[in-house]
Amino acid sequence: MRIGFGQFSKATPEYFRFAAQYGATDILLNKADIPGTGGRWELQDLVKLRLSAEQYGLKLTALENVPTHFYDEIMLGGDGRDRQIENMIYTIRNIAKAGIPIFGYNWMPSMVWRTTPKSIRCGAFATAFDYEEAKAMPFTHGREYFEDEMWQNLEYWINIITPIAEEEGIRLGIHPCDPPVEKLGGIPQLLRSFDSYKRLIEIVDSPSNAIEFCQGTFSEMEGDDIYEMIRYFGEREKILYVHFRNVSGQVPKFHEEFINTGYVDMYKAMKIYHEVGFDGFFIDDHVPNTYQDTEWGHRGRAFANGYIQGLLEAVTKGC
Ligand SMILES: [Mn+2]
Repeated sequence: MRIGFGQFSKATPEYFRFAAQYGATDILLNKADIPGTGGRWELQDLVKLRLSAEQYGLKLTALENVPTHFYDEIMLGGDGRDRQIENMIYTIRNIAKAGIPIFGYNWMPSMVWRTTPKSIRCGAFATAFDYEEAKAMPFTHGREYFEDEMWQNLEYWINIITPIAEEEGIRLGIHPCDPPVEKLGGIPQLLRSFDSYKRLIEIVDSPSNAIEFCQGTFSEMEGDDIYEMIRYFGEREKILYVHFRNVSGQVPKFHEEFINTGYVDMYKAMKIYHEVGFDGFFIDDHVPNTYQDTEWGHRGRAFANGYIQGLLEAVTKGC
């Protein structure tokens, strides 16, 4: 198990130096800031990204998310679906050829939703969500969409892309829909439960059909047991990497927390990753906004990441 930093989009020396100095081995870029002309990414730009991380002794292990307009019609079954699939195949082949072994994405045409932020310890701010407040949102994509059609769209895509990913030797994983509620803005939050993930991994049985395990979002899932889900998907080697963050509770209403003040026992969680033989990396994902921190959250991330390093040491030394 290893330590990563991520959730920035620009491959700058400042981020890489920060990550390397604070003890990371792995890097994840989110929606990498490279040209995306024609709705796809080019090999040379991806190779440059990898090399820029390697200059600091870091491994660019994963890219997370492409711009949503690269594949929104794949998710929604729009007229441009097949053209977008061709472009996504091109991009995923390029990510693999560039020597980046994991591509994580999501199945949310509108991205992550939150409502009014919450003041937590001594005025630190955390994102929060209240389903009652969010239900008032208008349709985001012109009409109401339904579970069945969204599952068909997902299955169509997984069946096409998985053999290509296998051929290229790249692993793909999907981040849960955050927040994991039934529907937002007229769009089903398809991947929102333990059961929905069991269904996803059964579409095609392949190491290339896997999970970007946002432990934070899995912890938000109503009525599901986070420890059981870590064990279940960990034992099946479906966890590509982990967003290791904590929350106050589950939907319909929750807020994000400091890594050690949420409802999840992070030591217990870490022990399970270790027990099932997980061999990927952890990042902090999101952190509360604290006094005079930067927009990306250097202070908050240094705290959370140091905490993760402590837990890793504890479980691997058998404390
Ligand atoms: Mn996440």
